[in-house]
Amino acid sequence: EGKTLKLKITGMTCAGCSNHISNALKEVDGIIEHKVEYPGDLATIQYDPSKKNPEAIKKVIEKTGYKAEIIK
Ligand code: 9UX
Repeated sequence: EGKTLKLKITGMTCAGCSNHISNALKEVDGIIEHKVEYPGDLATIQYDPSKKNPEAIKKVIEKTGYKAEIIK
């Protein structure tokens, strides 16, 4: 059920920041499950590849104001 995507996040400075990202990811069709870790600076996302690709997911995160780099 879905594929896993991991991104390294840059710019989070408190736990509220991970919530900003999490709230954005919640609204995205095609994201099945997600976890944003602060501290740790890691986002782990389970997604449906027929609905979203990794670049689109990265853009969702960057729209919230943080930098995201696909690591896996
Ligand atoms: Mo914490 Mo993040 O006060 O934008 S929520 S810095």
